Amino acid sequence: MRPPFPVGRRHELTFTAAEREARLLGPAGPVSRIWTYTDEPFGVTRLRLGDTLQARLVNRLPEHTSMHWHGIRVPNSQDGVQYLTQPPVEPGESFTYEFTPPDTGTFFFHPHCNETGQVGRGLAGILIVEGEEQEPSHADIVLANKDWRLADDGSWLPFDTPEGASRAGTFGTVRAVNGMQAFSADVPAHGDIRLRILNLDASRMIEVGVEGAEAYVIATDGNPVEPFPLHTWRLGAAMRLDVLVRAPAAGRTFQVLDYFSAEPWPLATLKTVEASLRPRPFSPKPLYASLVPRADLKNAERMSFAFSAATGAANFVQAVAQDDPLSKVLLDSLCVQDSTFWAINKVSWPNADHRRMPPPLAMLQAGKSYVFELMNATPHPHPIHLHGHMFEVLSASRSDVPRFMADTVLLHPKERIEIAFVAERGDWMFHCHILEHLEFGMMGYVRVV
Ligand SMILES: [Cu+2]
Repeated sequence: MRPPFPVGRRHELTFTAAEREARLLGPAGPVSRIWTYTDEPFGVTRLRLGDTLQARLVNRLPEHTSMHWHGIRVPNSQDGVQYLTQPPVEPGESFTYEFTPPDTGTFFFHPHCNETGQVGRGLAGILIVEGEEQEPSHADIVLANKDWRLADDGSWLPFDTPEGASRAGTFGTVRAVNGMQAFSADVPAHGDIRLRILNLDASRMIEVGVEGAEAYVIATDGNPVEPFPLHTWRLGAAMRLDVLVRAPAAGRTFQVLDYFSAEPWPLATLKTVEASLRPRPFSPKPLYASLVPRADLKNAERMSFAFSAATGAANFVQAVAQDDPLSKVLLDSLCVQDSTFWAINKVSWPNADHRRMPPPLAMLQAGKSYVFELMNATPHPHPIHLHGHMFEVLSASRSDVPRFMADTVLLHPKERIEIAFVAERGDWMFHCHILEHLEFGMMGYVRVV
């Protein structure tokens, strides 16, 4: 039985978005100027279910920013999208977010304008909400996959390119996990090791597997699943996977690999050290079930969204109702690009020529169930993310996967996927999470009233 929702502690934390120095090409390499919220890139904040987070963002960057809490069902006012849910936090200013996460899991946070440039320099953090383990694991390891796009002298290469933005995205030059080129750690022999794998890359898809130890999937995008053996699992940008591994005997190593790269690439090398644990059968207990409301599929309203190349049509400006306050919002150059390559239902996120906030892609009713049909009319995969909700992936025409909960779903070329959810009030971004795809048009929002 799941314990009742607890009353937790209050955490008052300050995140100072600022330029810092790091040697990303190794201890003897050149210095790079990273942008982070804390002293190190991808710093981890841990809460327990029931805890309240008060997060004060202080902006010491040369441009405006925000904090979007990816996958966390926050009130709309705390969702951290410049212009849509809050004013941009300008240089020298601060903004305080406050919420009590309603779900356990592995989440992250990042800004929502100039994501290629800000996240590209390292501006992202990890938020873990604990409290769903029926049996505590013996070690809990975060693996954040994100390439760096660096020249040999440690300076940044352009984060977007026309070739990348119009195709599968621009890739980094240096692969890294947790900011480092090779991640390794010691773990207790015969221990149950929880791996929290996040794909924070701008473009890269990874296919995760474990070699040298038995591994089970225990959560997708933070949502508990009935544990099943991990063969491999694909993570598009922004997707997460929680895996429980039974470590082998002392003195052995096992690896977490990305099989999607040309040669399997080690995300982590884990070495076992003597501990007081004995060999025993491995059948992971499920995590306590999620508290996400399930859609009423019988009465759900269906809507279709086609993800395609840009059509060039930008006549949405007239479509904004005159009495809509958003019709007066002018987006600045950090939130639009100079051209568009992509569209959702033939509408592209505004570019430099059409800077007005577009109308919502769809109008929804709060508390009502929806089935969204997502169709990919392009030759590239797109990890599609809906803010503020967890949805159930009902079916996927090109993958043989069980039904699972997610906040981001990988839509393969020519694929059709159905997702279902109960709508929460607010204006919620709905976009591809390949950063150049969203910035070059594959982004919009739905309005739930
Ligand atoms: Cu995309």
